Amino acid sequence: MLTYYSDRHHLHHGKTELIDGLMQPCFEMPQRADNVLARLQAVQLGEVHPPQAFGLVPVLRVHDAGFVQFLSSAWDEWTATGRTHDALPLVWPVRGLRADRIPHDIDGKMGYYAMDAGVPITAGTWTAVQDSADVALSGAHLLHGGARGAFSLCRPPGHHAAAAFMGGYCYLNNAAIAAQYLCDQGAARVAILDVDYHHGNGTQSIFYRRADVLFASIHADPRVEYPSFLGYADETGADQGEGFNHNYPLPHGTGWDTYGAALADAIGKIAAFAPDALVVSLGVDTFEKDPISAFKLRQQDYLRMGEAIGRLRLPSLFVMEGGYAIDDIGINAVNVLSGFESA
Ligand code: SS9
Ligand code: ZN
Repeated sequence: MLTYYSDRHHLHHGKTELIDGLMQPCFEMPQRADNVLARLQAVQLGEVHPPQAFGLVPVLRVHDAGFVQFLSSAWDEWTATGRTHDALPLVWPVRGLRADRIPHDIDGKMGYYAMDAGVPITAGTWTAVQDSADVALSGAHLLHGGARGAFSLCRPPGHHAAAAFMGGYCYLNNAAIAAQYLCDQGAARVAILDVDYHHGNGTQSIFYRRADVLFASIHADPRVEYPSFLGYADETGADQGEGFNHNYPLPHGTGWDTYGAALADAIGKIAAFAPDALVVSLGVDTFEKDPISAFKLRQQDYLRMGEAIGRLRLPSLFVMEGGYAIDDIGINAVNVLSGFESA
């Protein structure tokens, strides 16, 4: 399987995020992608190519133009105020405050365009974010050309980013941009399977009213886990999209028995949808040793996950999302890809 990867992800290296009531070193760090790349090369999964540059047109098919403009200029606007450290948001337009007024100052804009304080903007963030989207688009382009599978080793991740906000380490929604690109290239239907530990709130919201993109997500129950405010089982789609959104919220402590059953059900829904292509939001923070998560998947379970996905016999694009157990992220992510290839 061919992998797309840009080493410019190193340009995005936030220092701290707000977690557990403290400013702590970011769990989302460059070493994550470096370790996945090292594992790919160790097992000789296939060639690794740099992405092609697609520009902003395919990004703007998914994201709000004002939001993209904000991302592109946020660091300059932040440093123009005299600050030289990472930018983070501080105030959000929750219920009762106005969401129809975009503040002019960068602190107001950061809150307007963010869902949480886990999205530091640094000097190189915008470059890394654009490359991450290009990595996803390059994989989608390969699928369009007839490949059975491709791996987009995206960093930063994307599935928490919605049309007009960032959050949860995510800035642009790489998987959504790839899925929309496949639609724009002529796919009648595209399915997205999100196996990250956290609900893919951004991806769900982008396609919630559409019947041509099915979204299925297996994740920790939002009643007790981030992102807390989306990902419930009763979110089934709206308008024309009714019936094309499937959430599988699972309890803390979930191991392969429960996870595998949910995966089989989601895969059945995808098979019935008969898409032209599948995009997998591949987070491996479901791992038993993940430092911010509470599922119990083991290394070998990721082989089974890949096999189950492979048995769908669909052209499949794997887009890297979360996974914070640095020592095992490479083994776990590449196990999914190996399982897929062996199916
Ligand atoms: C967990 C705090 C989670 C954000 C996590 C984003 C994961 C992206 N106690 N903070 S895959
Ligand atoms: Zn996650």
